[in-house]
Parts: sequence; C-alpha cells; structure tokens
Amino acid sequence: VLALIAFTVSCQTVKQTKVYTEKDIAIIPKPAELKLGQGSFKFSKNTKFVVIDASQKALTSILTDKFKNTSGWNLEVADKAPSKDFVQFVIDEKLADEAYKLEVNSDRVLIIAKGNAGFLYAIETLRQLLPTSIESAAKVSDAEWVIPNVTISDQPRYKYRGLMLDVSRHFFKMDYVKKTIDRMAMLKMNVLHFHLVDDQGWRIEIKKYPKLTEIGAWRVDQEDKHWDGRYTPAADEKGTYGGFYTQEELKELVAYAATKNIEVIPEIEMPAHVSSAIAAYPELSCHERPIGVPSGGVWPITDIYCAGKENTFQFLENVLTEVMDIFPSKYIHVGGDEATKTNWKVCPHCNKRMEAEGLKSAEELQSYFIKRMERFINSKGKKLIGWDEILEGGIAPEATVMSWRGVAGGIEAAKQGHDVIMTPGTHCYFDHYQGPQNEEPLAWGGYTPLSKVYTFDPVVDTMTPAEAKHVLGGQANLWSEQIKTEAHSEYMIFPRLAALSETLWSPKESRNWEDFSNRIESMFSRYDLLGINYAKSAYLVMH
Ligand code: TNX
Repeated sequence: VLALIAFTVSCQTVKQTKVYTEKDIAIIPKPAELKLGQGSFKFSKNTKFVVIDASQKALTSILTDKFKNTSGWNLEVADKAPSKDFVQFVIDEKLADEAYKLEVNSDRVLIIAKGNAGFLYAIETLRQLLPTSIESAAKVSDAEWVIPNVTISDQPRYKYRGLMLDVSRHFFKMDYVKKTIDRMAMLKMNVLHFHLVDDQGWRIEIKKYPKLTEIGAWRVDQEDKHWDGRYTPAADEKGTYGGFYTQEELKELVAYAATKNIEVIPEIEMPAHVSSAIAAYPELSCHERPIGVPSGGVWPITDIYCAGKENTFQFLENVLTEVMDIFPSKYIHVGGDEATKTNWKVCPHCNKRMEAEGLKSAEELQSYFIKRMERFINSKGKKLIGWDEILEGGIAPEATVMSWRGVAGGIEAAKQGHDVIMTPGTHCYFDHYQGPQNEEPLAWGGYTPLSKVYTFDPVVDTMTPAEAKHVLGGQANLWSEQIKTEAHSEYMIFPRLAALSETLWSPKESRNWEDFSNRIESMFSRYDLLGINYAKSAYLVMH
C-alpha cells in the first residue's frame, strides 16, 4: 500500500513539474526569439486580466471567451494587479508598432507592447502556448490550462503580410469574410486585399451609380449549370447568381478588421476586368453596345473602359471618392492587369486621345490612364497599387507594384525606386492545386503545395540592399473562379496561409521545414476544433 501511495504521489509530482522542451512549443509563425524557462504558469478560475484601458478588453475576450467555453470560467478584467495569478498588459513605448514581449513565470504573465497591435499579437501567441483543446467550443473535462515559463521577444520581418480574397468570381458572405479576418489575425497577417470588382460581378454599393449593383452584381451562370457535379451549383433555380456588400457592411468590416490589426485595401479594377460595370453602363466602353455580366471561364474578354472619353474618368473619380470614404486604407488598388486593348485600337475617342497626348502605343495609353488615376488618388492623400502590368508603357510616378507574373515585375519596379509587394504565381497562388490533381477539387493550373509556399521569399537574392528595401512584403491570392463555397475557400487557404505567414513574419535564419511540419500538426488540431476545413493533403508532402 505504501509503495502504491509513494508511486501515486511521485506521479503527481511529475505531472506538476512537467519539464517542457522546445518541441512542446508550436507557435506559428515562429517567434523571433524564445527562451524557455523552468516551471509553468497555470490559469485558474481566479486568473485576472489586468488592462491599461478599455481598449484591451476586446483583446482579452479572444482568450476569456475560450476559457468560458471550455471551463465555464468568467475570468475577470481588472485595472490593478493582485499579488499573483494574473495576465498584465504593460506599455513599452520603445517597441516597434507590431512588436511584443511575453514574459511568463509561475506567478504571472506580462504582455508588453507599444499599443494594441503588439498586444493583439502577444495574445495570439499566448493562445498558441495553451493546449490546443482551448479552441474547443464545448466543455473540456479535466482540462489543465498550463503554459511553460517563457520569455518571448517578437516582431515581424515584413510590414505587409496579405491575403487577397476574390469575391467577384464567386460571392462570399460578410460573416465568412469576418471569420477569415479572425483566422488571419491568428497567423499575424495584417492586410486583407479585397478584390471587389471583376468581369463576373461588381460587389460594392456605389450610391451615385446604383446600376453597378442592380445589374453588375448579378449574372446568369451558365458555368454553374455545366458544372461537373462535384459541387452544389451556386446559382439559384433561375440561374441567377451574385451578391454585393452595402457601404454600411463594408464600413463595419473595416472597423472589425482594425480591431485585429488588419487593414482592408479595396481593389477597384481598371481599365479591364470590368464587364460587370460595362453591363450596367455600356457608355463606359468604346463600343457602347449592351453586354451581359459574363460567367467564369469565358476568356479572353475584350471589354474594357474607353480611355478616350472624359466620362470614363469622371465615373471612376466619382466611384473612387465613395470607395475612399468607406476604406481609410493608405492604399487603393486599381488592378491594371490583363487588359486586352483591341477595342482601344479601333476606337476614334482613344485614337484622338493618343494623338492629343502624343502616345505611341496602346501600352502608353494604359500608362496614361493609370497615371491620371494616380494623380486623383494622390490628391486625396492616398497611394496607388497596381498589378505588374502597370510597368508597361511607363509606371505612374508614385505607384506600388504587386508582382504576380513571377518576381520580374517586382525586381524591375524596385530598380526604378518603387515599392513592391511580391505575390508570384509560383508560390502565392492559392487557387493552384496543393495535392495530386485527380484527388483534389478542381483547381486552376499550377502545383503549389504547403512545402513550396514555405520556401517563398519576397526578397530575391539578386536584389541590391537598396532594392530589397522597397519590398514591403508578400501576399497570397485566392482567385475564386473555381471556388464556390466557404468550405472550399477554407480548403485552399489553410494550411497554406500558415506557411506563408511564417515566411513573412519570422527571421529568415529560423526557417526550417522539418520543424515547421511538426508545429503545423498542432495547428491542425486547432483548425479541427475551430471547424476550419483545411486541406489534409498537406500531410502528403510533410511525411
Ligand atoms: C490572372 S493574377 C488574373 C486573375 C485570374 C488568375 C487566375 C491577376 C492579376 N489576374 O484575373 O483570376 O489569373 O489564376
């Protein structure tokens, strides 16, 4: 009996003094510096969150909601620290905006940052120090919410860490967009590039031009009718498909994203990828004939705004004025990609414009178009971003380039002294396959598995230090021609976004695929509990 008692006691002692190793820590993206101490901190129903002011309350709820779900605890928020058993926010003005420190000892947790961006990231790290079952929506019996004593000092490698959602080819409900915001914040991503306009649908309410959403947001979806049967058709029984966001909804999104340190950058495509606008207002085209909003899969599309008529520019300035009122972002994305210029070549208005401005090619006419829009955007105190085609015919003086056709456009832009966001198709296109094509849902060309995303680097070796300084960061693009459901969208984004986040956040020297593929399994458990339909095919390239 004595031996049994001694054995039981020693087991308990072992349990209480679990020795943590680096392998027990599975934070993604990997923190810049992490020192493991001895011992641990245990959350209890009495643990208090000590805030500086009310603005940290929303941040604490990221964790307190989880303790409520899993343990039924209502953890208190206080403004004075007790002697122990607390998590305290502390300001350090010297830290960079998104940097934070986390100091955990057996009595308390200190969260140190300059302001709420750093505090948010500290909370998200703390969340990932907790056992994965903290993500459960249901009660967890026998839970022990213990975290190792650690000192973390962390900050991002790049300041621009983006995800682009295409809501034109298929429309996604606002609730899903907000969920995606939460999941981005979990990975310390900080930009949602919102692709609101394309041929297949105009998705943003513009009060001055109501037909953009009355007509331009809806299409007769032949593609859906001919679908291969693996997915529920998106169109209703009449074959109409579409949707749009009101200005109120978008303002609410912007405010919500800001609480998660995410800036929403709207993309208003021009001069091409705009059949939806031309369907609503045919006078914006060179030919002025009525057209319908095309379904996905129709390509090439020759419809393009007329670059000769003044009313095109008047229209776009009015649209952008409303857009800038909704989105406080520093940048406005104007697209500029894949503009088929056949209409311009035979249009008398465009030819007259070329003559008057001394332009020698259709590329120079596009350059004129984008430069003119840039002057307008700059006059409102904002900056223009365009896809790398905006380099052709001469780049607008202040423009930032998003390099998608590989990295060449980005390199060239940096050489010319312009800022760059790298989104090469080779590593950042999440509409590509990520596993064997015959087993995966239908996807757009290319093969971009998790392991390949993990090798992404926005700065190219051949760049000089001065050029490299122009690289603001990188971004994943989820084009949605093939993606009709939220579950499918989640499948394409996760876990690849976790790999991308580490390439953009963590120091380059710490990149290690084997280590990452161990840590990602813990993220899979979290995703399982959060109900995220991540791609299990990621396992194929991990083991
Ligand atoms: C090219 S990338 C496009 C998109 C398509 C995508 C499909 C870019 C700037 N334009 O319109 O959806 O390829 O991968």
